[in-house]
Amino acid sequence: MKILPEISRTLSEYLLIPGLTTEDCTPENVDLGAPLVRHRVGEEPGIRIATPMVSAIMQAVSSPTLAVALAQVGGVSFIHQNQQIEDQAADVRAVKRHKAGFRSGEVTVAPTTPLGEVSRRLADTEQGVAVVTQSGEADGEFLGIISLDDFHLERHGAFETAGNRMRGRDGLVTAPATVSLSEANELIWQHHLDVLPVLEDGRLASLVLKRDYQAHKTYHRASVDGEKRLRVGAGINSRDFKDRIPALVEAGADVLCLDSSDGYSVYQARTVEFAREEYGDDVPVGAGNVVDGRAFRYLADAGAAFVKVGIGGGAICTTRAQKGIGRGQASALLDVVEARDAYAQETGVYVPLCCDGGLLNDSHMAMALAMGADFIMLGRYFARLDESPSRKLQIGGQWYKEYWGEGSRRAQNEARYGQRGQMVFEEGVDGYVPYAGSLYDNVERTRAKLTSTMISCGSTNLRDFHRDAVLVPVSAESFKQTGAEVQLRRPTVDSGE
Ligand code: RVP
Repeated sequence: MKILPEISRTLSEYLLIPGLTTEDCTPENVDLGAPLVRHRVGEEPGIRIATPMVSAIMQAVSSPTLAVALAQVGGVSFIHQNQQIEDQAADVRAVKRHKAGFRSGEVTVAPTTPLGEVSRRLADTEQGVAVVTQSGEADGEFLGIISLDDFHLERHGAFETAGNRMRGRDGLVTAPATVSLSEANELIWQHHLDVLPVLEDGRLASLVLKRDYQAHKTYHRASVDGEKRLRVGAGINSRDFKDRIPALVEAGADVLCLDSSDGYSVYQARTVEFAREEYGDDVPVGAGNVVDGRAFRYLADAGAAFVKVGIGGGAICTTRAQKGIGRGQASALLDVVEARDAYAQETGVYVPLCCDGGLLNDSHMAMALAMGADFIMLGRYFARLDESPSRKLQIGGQWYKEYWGEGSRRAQNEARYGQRGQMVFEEGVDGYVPYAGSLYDNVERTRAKLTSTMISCGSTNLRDFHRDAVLVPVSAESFKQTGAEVQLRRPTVDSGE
């Protein structure tokens, strides 16, 4: 037995001391870009993300819809692995079908669908255009499109069918799947179109909308591959990896990540080695989670593309109470950062670190990045948003979204927790988080805060921030002071009765 001399500390036990802010430190000059995968020191990584945020490998978080929204603003999602291999591969394919500026996964109806239902489905999804296919399924034969401009329920009646009001394919300007975004926009402006269907083998591949023209400019940071398709990651486990990895690679996943609460194991090393033997550097596999330098070194030596840090800090996590394993996120991160930097010096290979779990507010993210994390993995943060797959519901006048841990009975993710067949005990809870709006608005706000912190510290990129940040542990007393809240009380009004 050995007891480490240093106490286990969390991210909220530190503050940053401002550095000199120069004229260069403007919001436009601040680059939050981060390497996602291992690379030689001084060289460019195979994948870099413009926003250092990735979404957690969780059922309640990383759906294709969220993955698209996050890739559009420069991050990456990891589609969860607690599902059948074919279903996970289908989720990956759904994201990869999105080329920046091209929409897919739109509302699809059959020619027999009543206008009342078309109208309701468009309103529910806040869309303006539905696609009409022979079968009514997204992969059915393309027949035409129908938008809110093509019918009026009072004039045409709710029981009239979509087929009678749609704009049929023969009268539409369409484009082949090889069309580039600038060619598509050219066609839109030339033919005064509001929508351009892109077809492949008689089926709809995607839509380009005129009203997205501005969005193409808005999503200038999007994470895209060489073919301008949005990037997406996928979780894997160390059990069925020989089947799951090839299926995910075939579906087009850009990066994979082992999903485990404790990643310091021969099983993880074997999984990473398998991917390296089969695909070399083409299929990067992140590993973890770890909380000390020894475990980092072990996984880096095995060839991990990045290493995830954090055990027991997640908002829905009860691992520390159930098993007694874990470490405060700050102590874990600082230990692993030291090992990462030593590894880079010794081998010339930089293995990025992902800080995962327990980041309760944006200042925790700033702290993790200052301490040396390259990017941040978030569960609760994304679960609160419109794009997460969980239900939104009202409780006592407040809107919430469901959020449950992968170690909860609801998730039944026994592969992640090393339990076999059936979960004997839980390591996570099933609850609700306050609803917080759209991913775009939230990520832009977080980016603005991180940028502002870096400006205060005199850094314009994350590498400089890692090198120059000055942190100070806070005493319990000053910690209390920081957390002091001003209570807004209405003065009591005497009714005079
Ligand atoms: P948070 O962002 O604090 O919600 O934490 C998310 C992280 O918590 C995940 O990326 C994962 O590492 C961990 N997790 C997921 N499920 C559970 C659990 O049920 N204990 N923990």
